[in-house]
Order: sequence, then C-alpha cells, then structure tokens
Amino acid sequence: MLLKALIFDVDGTLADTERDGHRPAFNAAFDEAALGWHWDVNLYGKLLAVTGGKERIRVYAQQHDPDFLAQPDANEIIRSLHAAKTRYYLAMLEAGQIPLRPGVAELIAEAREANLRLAIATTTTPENVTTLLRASLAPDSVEWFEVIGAGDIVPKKKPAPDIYLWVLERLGLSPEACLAIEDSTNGLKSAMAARLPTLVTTSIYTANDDFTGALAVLPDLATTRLTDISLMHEINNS
Ligand code: XBP
Ligand code: MG
Repeated sequence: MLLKALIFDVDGTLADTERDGHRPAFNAAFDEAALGWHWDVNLYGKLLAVTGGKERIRVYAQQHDPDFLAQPDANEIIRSLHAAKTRYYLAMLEAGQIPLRPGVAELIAEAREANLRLAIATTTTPENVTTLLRASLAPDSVEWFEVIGAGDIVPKKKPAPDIYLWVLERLGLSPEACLAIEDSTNGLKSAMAARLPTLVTTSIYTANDDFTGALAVLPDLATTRLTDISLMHEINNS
C-alpha cells in the first residue's frame, strides 16, 4: 500500500525537549511551590519511563515524598503544579530556546511537496505542540498538520496505542498507509500496538532503549530523505 501520511511523535522526535526543556520547567514549578524537589539529568532519565507530566509527578511523589500524596487535595495540587510547569515550558518555547532536530523541517517540507498528509501523536499537552510548531517550524505550521492528537484526549497515554488509534481514526487511514516516527521504547510500543510501521530516531535519553520491531533506527533525520522513508515503507509492506 502506498504511503499516504506521516505521523510524528513530538518530544525527542521533532525536538530534543526533555533534558533542557520539560525538565527545567518541572524544576521551576517545584521551586515556585517551595517543594524542595529537584529532578537532575540522571533522575529525569529514569522518570521518563512514566509518560505524561502529571503522571510523572505522581510517581515521583509516591517514591520520594509519600506525605505529599497524603494531602486531601493532592490531585488538585498536581494539576496546578503541572499548569505552572506548562507555563514555564511555553515561555522557553516562545523564546525560541528549543530548536527542531536535524532534518525534521526538511522532511516535513518534502512531505508537503509530495502531498503526503501530516499528523501528530504525542502524550504532551496540546499547547506545547502548537507553540513548538509556531516558534520552531513556521508561524503557520500548525495548519500543515491535519490531525494533532495530544495529552489527555485519550484515557491511556503511550505505551498504550490509544493516541495513535485516535489519530488514525481521524485521518480515516489504515495503519499500513502511514508511517510513524518515534524516539523512545514507549513511543515505539504505542505505534506498534496500533500496527503502524515505525521509524525511530534516537534522542538524548533513548539511545540505549530497546527498539525491536522498528523499521529502522537512526541517530537523526539529518541525511534521511522522503525517498528513503518511502522505500522503507514499501519494503515493509511487500
Ligand atoms: C513525552 C512525554 C511528555 C513530556 C511532558 O511523550 O512523556 O509527558 O515529558 O509533557 P512524547 P506534559 O514523546 O510521546 O511526546 O508535561 O505536557 O505531559
Ligand atoms: Mg518521544
């Protein structure tokens, strides 16, 4: 079946957002709330096993500060901590501090030229996606993506297939007509559970992840063109 759409993950795939984007934004929110929590580079790498910012905060508290969760309004506090984190993160994006990864803008331009359809499937908050696209790709680039599946729109985040299934349904395409681009084991599992052929570009935290089942594993998209990706897709389908 011919390749009709590319579905991109965001964090780690479009941009290396985690170590120097999401992580300092979480820490700024923790400082603002005077919690005395700090997620260093190493600890954050471990916490990435948990997808979703609110979910990550909860698991950290379970492991390091159980009294925090014993508060009757713990859920509300997590929501407001996460809102503060999103505010800090958006400010970093708007300041242009988080560039796209090598080759990403070029591949998107080639895909548009070839009339491929574009979509996004991510666990991150919707505003984080649209702000990254506007600030780091092009001011009008949100409209280039026909479907943007993000955050709490589905009940189960990656590695569950829900977000990819949600995107496929809105595209009205079978998974065989699409190709997902991911950077992590959780993302690959999610895409594969939705039966999507998946290309992996490894990111700062995911170089040693297990990518069994990926069409290919590349360090980045710097030298990968749409013709290479179409060929990978064709060989996989034959
Ligand atoms: C990355 C994530 C996200 C971000 C934080 O997923 O797990 O949770 O770390 O985003 P993906 P929020 O690679 O699938 O985009 O704080 O907005 O949840
Ligand atoms: Mg990712």
